[in-house]
Amino acid sequence: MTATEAERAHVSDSVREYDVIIIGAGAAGLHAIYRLRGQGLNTICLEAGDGVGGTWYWNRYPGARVDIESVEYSYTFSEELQQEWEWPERYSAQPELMRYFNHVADRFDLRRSIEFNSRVATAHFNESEDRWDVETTDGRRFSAQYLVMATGFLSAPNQPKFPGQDSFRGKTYHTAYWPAEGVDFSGQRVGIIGTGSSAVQAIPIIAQQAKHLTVFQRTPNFSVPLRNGPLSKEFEAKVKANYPEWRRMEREESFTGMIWINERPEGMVTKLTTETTPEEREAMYEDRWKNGGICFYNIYPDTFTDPVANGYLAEFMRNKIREKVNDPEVAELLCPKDYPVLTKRLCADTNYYETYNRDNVTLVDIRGKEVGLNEKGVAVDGEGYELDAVIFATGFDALTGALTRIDLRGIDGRSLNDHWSEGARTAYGLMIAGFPNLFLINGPGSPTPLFQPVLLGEEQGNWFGDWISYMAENGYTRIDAAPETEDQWVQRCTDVINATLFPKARSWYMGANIPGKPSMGLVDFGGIWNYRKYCTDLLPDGFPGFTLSNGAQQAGRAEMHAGAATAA
Ligand code: NA7
Repeated sequence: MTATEAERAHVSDSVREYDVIIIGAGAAGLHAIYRLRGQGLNTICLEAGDGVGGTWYWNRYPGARVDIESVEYSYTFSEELQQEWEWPERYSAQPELMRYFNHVADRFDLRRSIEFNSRVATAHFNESEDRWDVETTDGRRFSAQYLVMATGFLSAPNQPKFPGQDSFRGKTYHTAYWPAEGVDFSGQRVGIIGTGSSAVQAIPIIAQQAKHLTVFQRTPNFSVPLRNGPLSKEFEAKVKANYPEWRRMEREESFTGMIWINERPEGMVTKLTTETTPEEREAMYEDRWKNGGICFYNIYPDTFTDPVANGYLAEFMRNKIREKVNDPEVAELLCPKDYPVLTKRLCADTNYYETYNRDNVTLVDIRGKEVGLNEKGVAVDGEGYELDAVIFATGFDALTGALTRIDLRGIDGRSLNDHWSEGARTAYGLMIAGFPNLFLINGPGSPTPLFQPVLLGEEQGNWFGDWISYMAENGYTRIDAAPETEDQWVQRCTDVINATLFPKARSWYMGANIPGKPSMGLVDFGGIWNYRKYCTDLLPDGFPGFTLSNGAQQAGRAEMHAGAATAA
């Protein structure tokens, strides 16, 4: 036995027991610790990194910045925290977000419940105990009645293997695994593959530093100006004076969890494009363009369903690109033309399009072409680009990747990968049938990618806290979603998304950015108010469509409580 195996065996002798294991110490996991430990549950959080912050811990690439207003992309659970925290900018950069999450971890004494450097390898449901057995990659073992997956929806990087990649003599980087010490590209010929949000943020900054930057674009994205800047004291004071009401509006009256447009709170737009004059809708588009950021998601609702309505906005945005980019050929290459606007995640940038006016930046269209690496750089259909460094800004196996990369096994040892072989299936985005006592935060089938995730993560954490209390008070040890509840929820999400233009884009919302991944709507697009009602009603209605049981009855698998799903 090697030393490592001996150490592993020694560590593996003991299993540490908890009420709850939370996986992930990002925004959602930190709140889950606060909430679940706060109600007296013996809680541990296992985090792969050596610090808190999740997505923001890993994504340290140049220009990494949240594109939701920081007064909104922040916790609501503590009014004191909301009032006291001062955001220096409208949209926080990665280091500022890290300062915030570290502050929260310290202020609420969360670190003592987190075990860092703990990547979970396996999680198996122990049917005789109604508990989850969890093991980390280095062999530490844990057990808990409940397993909360706060694993993030953009946390499993997509790393396509390009032909010849290993022969490249220069350096390679992935935006989601950026070196903590940063990278100095001065004097270098740099290539970047991918033009999603990460690249759109990184490109203008790297272009200022590198000798030459070559951007390899497969699909152009729509991007709007972020218009970041210092957060004005007046705006901050106005928000803080009205936080409770405006947070209520975010939760209940907005489609996205975001309400700020040009420093005024705005409820959801309900008017249709077809009810507007050209002047009126241009004014609306310009208003949002002036605000900056991704507030375009609060727009005439038929923009998401009617190709003609969508086309007006798409053409507005293409014209903005044409205004910004000097070379008409480059401008046309940057204009998305074969999918509806908003159906791939809108990007928000600072000088992205303007960067293509620089002499040291080249855009290379790689769509439909053979892309590979060789020892000198990147080759596109045999044409070589000599480079010192290549950056992969190729995104994530979104929503499901962080879950399927763990060996998760439920009832009868069934693996999650088997269960999801034809696509991700959940009940309300909260549970997976046959995986009892496992709770998802910001999971597939929830509104998350189109709803402000810190806010929804808090709500879901709170629901699970209430459920666990209910279970304990009523002597239940197991909760599971009935298969038909899952069927109905999947059908509902599918029906809703199929009534929109989303399936027309190869996006991560549809699981279509990963080769071989089943393409389907991974998002509940049916309105946050409906979603919240379904989820908040579950407990008072006695968990229709779920099975609650306790260990004694479980031997005969009798069901103490089952009902028909009502969601769909
Ligand atoms: P995205 O938005 O998924 O972007 C990934 C980019 O990488 C996109 O342009 C892809 O082109 C491109 N890509 C991926 N695989 C390949 C291969 N094999 N060859 C060439 N190009 C490829 O990820 P980001 O990290 O930028 O942003 C993720 C989210 O973070 C974003 O949506 C915001 O919510 C924040 P494609 O479009 O697939 O043709």
